[in-house]
Amino acid sequence: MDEFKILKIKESVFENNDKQADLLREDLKRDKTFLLNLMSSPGSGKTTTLVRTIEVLKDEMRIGILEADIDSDVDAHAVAKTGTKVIQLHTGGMCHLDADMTKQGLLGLGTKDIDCAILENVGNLVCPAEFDTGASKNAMILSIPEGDDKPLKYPLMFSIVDVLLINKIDAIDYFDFDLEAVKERVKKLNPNIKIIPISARTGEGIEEWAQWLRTEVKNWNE
Ligand SMILES: Nc1nc2c(ncn2[C@@H]2O[C@H](COP(=O)(O)OP(=O)(O)O)[C@@H](O)[C@H]2O)c(=O)[nH]1
Ligand SMILES: [Mg+2]
Repeated sequence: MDEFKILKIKESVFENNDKQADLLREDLKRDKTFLLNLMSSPGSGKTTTLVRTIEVLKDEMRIGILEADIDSDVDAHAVAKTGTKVIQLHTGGMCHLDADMTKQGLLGLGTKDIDCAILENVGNLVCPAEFDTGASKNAMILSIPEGDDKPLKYPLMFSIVDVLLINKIDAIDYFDFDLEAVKERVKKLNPNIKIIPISARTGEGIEEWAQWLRTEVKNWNE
C-alpha cells in the first residue's frame, strides 16, 4: 500500500471548470446569446479588431463586450466610445478567465438584450487556452510582428480555436513573416480551423471576419 495519497489537483480544477462551462453554454443557448471568447498575446490587436467589428455589425445585432484585464480599464473606455454595452472585469492578477468568472461577467453585463457577447480574454497564449470559458466559439489573433513560429511554440492555443485572425497584415512587408508556413503549421494542429488575414487598421479582411461571425451568431440563435 502507498504511504500517502496523491491528489491530481490540476485535473480536478479542469474537470470542475469543464462542467461549469457546459452548463454556461446550455444557459447561453437557451437565452439565445452567442458568446465568442477572443484570445491573443497582449498588443496583437484584440481591442482594435473589436472596435472595427462593432462598427460593421452594430446595426445588425445587439453586441455586448466583456473586457478582461488584470487591473486596468483602458480597453473598456475604447469600446464604450462606440456606444456599445461593455463591462470591465478585473481578474486581480489571474492570467485567464474560467467559466465561473465568465458567468459572473455575463451577469454583470446583462445578456437579456444581447445577441452576441464577445469576451476579450486576458492577453497571453498559455493560460486562456487551458480554460473553457463556456463560449459558443473560440477565436484567436496572431499578429504579424509576433512572428510565424508561434504555432510551434504555443500549439495548444492554435489547436483549440475555431477561427484564427492573422492581424496587422498591412505590416507584412516590414517583418520576416511567412504567411503560408503559418497556415500550414496551424492546419496541421487544427485541420478544421478557419484562417482569415486581416488588418484592423486598414479594414482588410474585416468583411470576411464579420461574415464568419454573422453566420455563427445566426446558427447559435436559431
Ligand atoms: N499596423 C497595425 N497596427 C495595429 C493593427 N491592429 C492593432 N494595431 C495596433 O497595435 C497596438 C495594440 O492594439 P490593441 O488593439 O490594443 O491590442 P490588444 O492588446 O490585443 O487589445 C495598437 O497600437 C494598435 O493601434 C493593425 O491591423 N495594423
Ligand atoms: Mg486590449
